Order: sequence, then C-alpha cells, then structure tokens
Amino acid sequence: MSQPLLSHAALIVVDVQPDFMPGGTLACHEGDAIVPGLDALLRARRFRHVVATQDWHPRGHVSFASSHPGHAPFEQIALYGQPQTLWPEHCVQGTPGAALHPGVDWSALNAVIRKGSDGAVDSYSGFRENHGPHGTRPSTGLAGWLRERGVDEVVVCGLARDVCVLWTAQDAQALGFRASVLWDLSRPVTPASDEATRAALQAQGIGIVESTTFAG
Ligand code: VGL
Ligand code: ZN
Repeated sequence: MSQPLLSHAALIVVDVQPDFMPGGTLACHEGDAIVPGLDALLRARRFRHVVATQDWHPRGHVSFASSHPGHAPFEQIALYGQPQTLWPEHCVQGTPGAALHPGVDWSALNAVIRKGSDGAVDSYSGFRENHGPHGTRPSTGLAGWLRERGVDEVVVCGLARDVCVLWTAQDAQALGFRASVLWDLSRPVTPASDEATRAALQAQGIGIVESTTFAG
C-alpha cells in the first residue's frame, strides 16, 4: 500500500554532485552508494517539497587550497577571523563535476539552491553563507521559501555528512524546523568524523533516521 504524502515536510538533498563521489576531486567515502536509494526515494514522491543544494564555485574560489600559495588541501587557515578548511578544487561552475548527479531522477525537485557562488565566501549550509569579509552571514532565502509553504519539518540527506549535511541540518533545527538526517543516504568526507557528527546532531535534538522510514 502506498504511504501518505508528507505535506508539511521537505526533503533537502545536499550536494549530490560527481565531484563529491569516488573519482571526483573531493570524494566522500562511498559517496556514490547513496545514488540508488536517493533515486528511489525521489521517485516514491513521499515529500510534498523537495529542494536540492548545489555547490557552485567560480574558478579561484577562496575555499580552494590552490588560491592560497604555500597551503595544501585539508589544511585549516583563518579566514575573516574564522577557521576555514582548504579544499581541492571542486564543483567549479559549469563543469561536469558540479552537475546534479546524472544517476538520480531529479524531476520531483521544486527548487535548487546554488551555494558558494561568491568567490570570496564559502557556503556549507543551504540556509546561509559562511562568514564573509564583513562578518555577516547572508541567508539564501531557503527558510522563507519553506515557511511560505507551511513546512515545519525537514529531512536532510546527501554529501558530505560531516560538512554540508551537518551544517544544513543544524541551521534548520536552529531556525525552528524539526530536522532529521537520513543517515544511510549520506556519506562523509572524513569517515572518522561519524561519531562526532552523531553527537553533534543528538546534542541539538536533530533526528537520525533511515530511508526505510520513508519507503514508498
Ligand atoms: C562540501 C566541502 C566543501 C560539502 C562543499 O558539500 O559538504 N564540503 N564544499
Ligand atoms: Zn565547496
């Protein structure tokens, strides 16, 4: 029997892009393993609202180690007074590695938030940018988009579990949505981070769920 539509819930699919998968420039551990399950979940049409985020950096982006002579990928520096991890070049606007992954049927998508498109500011959360040169963290408009549609619950999945998925779920919960993370439909950049990620989610009251919860 088919399950009821979740009318007041949104599925937020974070950065499911080839550059975050094995063979990509910033591969998550087993990142490609989420593709079939995510595709099935989207086809099941359980969520009234589906939003994707897409990491979308210009060449020479401030988060790239290559933009900081003398520094290597995965080093941390201070940027605008905040810690910034330096990454390999990834998700450069218009490149195949930045596309929404071609193995997923995206036809149920209602909106796409492109983030990190300001060359001087990184953006992990789908809700707001990281710290910029002026100390502000501008909103992407996603919270308003969801509220105007009566959404009070968000379920977050995608890549990377320890970076953009975590930051998006934390912002959602802090902004007053009931947030949870689809654990089996996410994968980390750093597998050793999983326990810390679980603890951070639990400390904030964010749910940790499995995709079987939303099976068609
Ligand atoms: C991400 C590092 C840099 C992510 C994006 O999608 O988790 N991580 N840019
Ligand atoms: Zn990025």
